[in-house]
Amino acid sequence: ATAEQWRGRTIYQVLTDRFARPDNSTTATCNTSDREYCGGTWRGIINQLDYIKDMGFTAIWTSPITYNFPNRSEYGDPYHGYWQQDLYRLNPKFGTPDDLKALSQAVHDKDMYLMVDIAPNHFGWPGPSNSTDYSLFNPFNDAKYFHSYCPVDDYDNQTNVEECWLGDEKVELVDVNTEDPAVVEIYNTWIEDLISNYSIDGLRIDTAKHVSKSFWSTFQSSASVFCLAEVFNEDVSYACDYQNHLDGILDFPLYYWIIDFLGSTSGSTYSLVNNIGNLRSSCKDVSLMGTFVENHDLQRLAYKTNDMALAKNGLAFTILWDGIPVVYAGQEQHYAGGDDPANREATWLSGYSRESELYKLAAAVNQVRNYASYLDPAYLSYNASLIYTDDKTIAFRKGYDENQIVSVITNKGDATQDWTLSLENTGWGVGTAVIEILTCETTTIGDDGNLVVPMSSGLPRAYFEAGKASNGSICSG
Ligand code: ABC
Repeated sequence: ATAEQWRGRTIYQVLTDRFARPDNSTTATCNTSDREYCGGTWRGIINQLDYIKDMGFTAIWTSPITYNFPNRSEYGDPYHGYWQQDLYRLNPKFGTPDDLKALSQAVHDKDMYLMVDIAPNHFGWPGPSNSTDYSLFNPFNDAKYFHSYCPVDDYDNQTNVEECWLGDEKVELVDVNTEDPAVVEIYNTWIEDLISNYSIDGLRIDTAKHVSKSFWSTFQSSASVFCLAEVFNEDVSYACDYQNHLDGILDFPLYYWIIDFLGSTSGSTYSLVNNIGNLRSSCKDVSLMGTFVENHDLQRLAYKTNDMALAKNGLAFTILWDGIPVVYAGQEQHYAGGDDPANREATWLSGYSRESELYKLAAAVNQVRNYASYLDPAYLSYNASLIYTDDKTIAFRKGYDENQIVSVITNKGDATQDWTLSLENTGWGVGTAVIEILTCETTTIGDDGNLVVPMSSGLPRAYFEAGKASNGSICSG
């Protein structure tokens, strides 16, 4: 699928090993600190697709699918899939080629898209650099296909970042020489074949900033599906430049501003409010950026704060703000893991509860986003306009007249007192009936043209025109 087709999607990120087992177990132990395979597979995902779909997500992103080294390293097993050894085999821990095809088919049968993670930057080696046995790598079975060893240790030096090796002596990420034309050709053919063999709709590009931009330009055209790149950097101009080479990038700058705001009840809206203009003018298309507050490399939001109201605001913001929302499995269950590997909890241990407050919130908010963008696809490229800001609260409007969603996000937390906000510039005229989709309460725009928002327990709010909401079965229970 193209970037255009992905714009309206919302993505649920799973680590294949940690999301669902083929035996549908909800009790199988998975101690994250053991860094072992816990038994999740592609067949397991198939069995739980309704859990994802019923939460309103229209795409999944899975772990890398290629064969990883079979050994146990000092950092444990490659259960996350980022330590590949063979491009042309699949990771048998996740299933067979037929299983992956079945996943793709099952996803498509539910009108969802399949995004897989790929990591062309490196091959994995469970030991120090000087012990690397290149003959085990396929197809790059010789040192000549790789950069010679030097550690990535100077992030201010882009040559060091691109040509040296990530990892360390416990697990080296042996850095492929992606400037070599032979390598480029192999990768471009590989990705074309992979996409057609498994009917893949999109790619999450690992370690994008560790590979040259010129490599990505040709790779993007060979792939010919939407590519969403990981550029792990807070700097706007640094990150945005990658969008001149790949369709989309995960919005790390925004991530840091959201955490400044919603990471604690003493946070501030300042970074978001003051930097958003720069992001919009620097990046090619913010509607193709991945908006997230959690992933498998970062401390979960609930690790930073156990305030449920902040978790709700973080999740609502992710889905209601600009960009393609990306929610990491477990976020909807208020999982609270800290740094890798603690943030890679097995989703099955939640019992896939659909009664959790965050599951229900994600479902409600995804529903209104999906509906607004169905009624008017231009909703997606309408940059949210801040209609109210103070240090702890923002309100924004997204979408053109009669199809806008007006949201309020705050970091006051669940212990805060009730208060009332009166919002101008919602775009709704006097007398318009609007519904708040999380409480399902209807209200009418007052004679002064304002939307009066009762704020309670630090919860987020999201309004949509009431008549349209009922046409879309929003708040229909
Ligand atoms: C293993 C162990 C860990 C152990 C680690 C040393 O080694 O499992 O417990 O702590 C995979 C596995 C990991 C594994 C690694 C290394 O491989 O998942 O478990 O860690 O073997 C991607 C993936 C990630 C994956 C890889 C490698 C890459 O999402 O899951 O890891 O395929 C860098 C890379 C980025 C990478 C990330 C983990 O590391 O650029 O691609 N993610 C700075 C740097 C960033 C750097 C980041 C984290 O630190 O600039 O480049 O990301 O190390 C902001 C700045 C940022 C700055 C942050 C900290 O502050 O703007 O630039 O980021 O203000």
